[in-house]
Order: sequence, then structure tokens, then C-alpha cells
Amino acid sequence: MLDAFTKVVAQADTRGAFVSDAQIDALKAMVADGNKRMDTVNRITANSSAIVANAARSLFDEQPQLIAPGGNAYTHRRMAACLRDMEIVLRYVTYAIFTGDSSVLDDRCLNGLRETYSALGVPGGSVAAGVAKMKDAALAIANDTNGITRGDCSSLMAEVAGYFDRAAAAVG
Ligand code: PEB
Repeated sequence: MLDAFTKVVAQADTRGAFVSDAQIDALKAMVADGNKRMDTVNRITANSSAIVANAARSLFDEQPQLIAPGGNAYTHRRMAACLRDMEIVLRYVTYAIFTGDSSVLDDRCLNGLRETYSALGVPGGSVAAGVAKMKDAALAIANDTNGITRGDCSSLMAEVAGYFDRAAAAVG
């Protein structure tokens, strides 16, 4: 597992080089915007149950075959596994936002997930659709300007969106 800093060190070490000015500038910008990052993690974390539950409800509205007899999320055991999976993905996305690097998400959550789903008969495209719904909700919550100093969060929000897209692409 890497964060934005150890990633830069690992890359520099592979080249046998010192950390470059450009890399330092990028990390400086990240530190300068650190409060936005922490606020984003905090807001998504605080609303995680609602994000998961609303995304699941909306997914089952759109794809009712999942919860019909024979559907992959039919019976409480599978429904529970499904909600749990969505929560796991959201949790790893918050870790990636926190560290500013996708490696924790890649290594500990997404690696082998497609194969696991295919072995279990879990429809990956449906999971991807659920993740996309969590992305929309998380971005709306993180971008809410109510009660917070307004600033430019566009690059951070693009990064956040990228982690959700990465998770969806890994299974979809
Ligand atoms: C991944 N998911 C399931 C299993 C595993 C994962 C390993 C099998 C073991 C179990 O049931 O607990 N576990 C999960 C994960 C990590 C991990 C992401 C990362 C660290 O350790 N079914 C649907 C929906 C979707 C879904 C589309 C959106 O119809 C999910 C939710 N995952 C789902 C279901 C099961 C499952 C298991 C229903 C149970 C499948 C079954 O037992 O038949």
C-alpha cells in the first residue's frame, strides 16, 4: 500500500533519481489543499450508510431482477452480502482519497474481484452500476457548499470520481 508520498519515492528510487522539482510541486499542492481532502473523506465517511442504502435502493429499482427469485441478491443472505460489498468498495475509495493514491483500493479490494464475482455468478455490470450511483451521491455530498468555505475543489473531485470509476471498471 502506497500513499502519494511513498509513491513518488518508489518511482524515484526505481529510476535511481532524487525526487524531482515537479514531484515536489505536485505534493506541495496536495498538502496545501489537505483540508479539502480531509473534509471530503469526513463527509463521505459520515454519510456512508445513506450512500450505500440509497445506491442499492436505486439499483434494485432499475434492475428488479436482482431481487426477484433466482436473482443474485435474492434472499436476505445475498442482499446482506451485496450491501456489504458496496460498503467495502466505498470504504476503500475513502482510503484512496485519504492517501491520495489508488494502490490501497487496487491491492486490497479490486485485485481479483472480477474473478471472484464471475466464480460466484455475481453480475459485475450491476455492481458497477451500483458503484456509479455511490459516486454521484458521494460527489454531491463532498461538493455541497452549505456550511463550508467555498473554494476550487475541481481537481480533487476529479480525483475522487476517478477512484469510483476505477472500482466500477474493475468489475463492470
Ligand atoms: C467480495 N462478495 C461476495 C463474496 C466475496 C465478495 C469474497 C463471497 C463470500 C461472501 O459471500 O461473503 N469480499 C467482497 C469484497 C471484498 C471482500 C468487495 C474486498 C476486500 O473481501 N449481488 C448482486 C448485486 C451485488 C451483489 C449486483 C451490488 O446482485 C453482491 C451488490 N456479493 C454479492 C452477493 C454475494 C456476494 C459475495 C449477492 C453472495 C453471492 C452468493 O453467495 O451466492
